[in-house]
Amino acid sequence: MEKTVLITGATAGIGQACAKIFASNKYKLILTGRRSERLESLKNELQQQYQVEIITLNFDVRDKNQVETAIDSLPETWKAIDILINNAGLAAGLDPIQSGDIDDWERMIDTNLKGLLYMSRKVSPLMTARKSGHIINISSIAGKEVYPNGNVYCATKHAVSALTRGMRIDLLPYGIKVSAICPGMVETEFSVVRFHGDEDKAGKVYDGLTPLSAMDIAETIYFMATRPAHVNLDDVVIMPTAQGSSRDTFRN
Ligand code: NDP
Ligand code: 8X3
Repeated sequence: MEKTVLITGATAGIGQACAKIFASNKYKLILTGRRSERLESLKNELQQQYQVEIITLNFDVRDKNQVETAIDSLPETWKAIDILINNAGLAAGLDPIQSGDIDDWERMIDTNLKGLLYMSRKVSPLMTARKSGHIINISSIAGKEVYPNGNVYCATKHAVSALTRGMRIDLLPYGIKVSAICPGMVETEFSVVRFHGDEDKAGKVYDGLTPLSAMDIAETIYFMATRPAHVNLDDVVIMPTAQGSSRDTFRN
């Protein structure tokens, strides 16, 4: 039987690449994000290319009522979600703690942490009822290490890593897999968002090295999602060859 994957933040970057790889492998897709035009054009592109069934849900993961309404709106057969990819997230700003922008902090906490919780709270009962499912959380190398001015972003990703372990234990009796993937630098819209639209500043993050691509991460997530039933990849760290830690890079 075809499997169903729900991907948050499918309008760009890693989420969009996940949509492509799961579509190419004939999964049924539930694609979510705030930018509805992008969701619709991705849906049309993937349906044409791969003849797969796709539902788009246009909502903000920070709003728990929107999360609940969106998942409740799914037809009953689509509620049998096999894989939840908690991907929607962002960094906003790169400032020391004493001058950080509190609005940036709230955006990161509300999206990366509370959004992931709202999604997991709503989808995990659908999985426990079926005693089946896999939740894959997108953490970061920032969930393992802290770096200068990364303070709140790193805190949200440390929380994602802690929650992944907690969810794994809670869902153990139901045979539900829970995994985290922790990437280093991936060139997506991430840095443009972090620097509030400053494309020059964003481009400099990747100067002189080859970062990971969104598809590198999607391929790894697909591998994690397709291991045999008795195998769970709990925690996967993936870095560009030119990045040895959050703070160590080799640039030409
Ligand atoms: P992008 O900015 O390219 O994509 C982010 C996605 O998240 C978009 O689809 C966006 O959709 C969605 N999103 C953001 N805020 C919300 C929201 N409030 N509600 C719903 N959707 C939202 O970044 P990446 O693909 O790089 O990031 C994906 C994940 O990977 C994030 O969790 C990030 O922290 C993590 N990560 C990224 C790394 C990198 O170097 N790029 C490295 C390690 C981890 P829309 O705006 O349409 O709502
Ligand atoms: C994104 C990677 O190194 O900017 O999570 O934290 S990093």
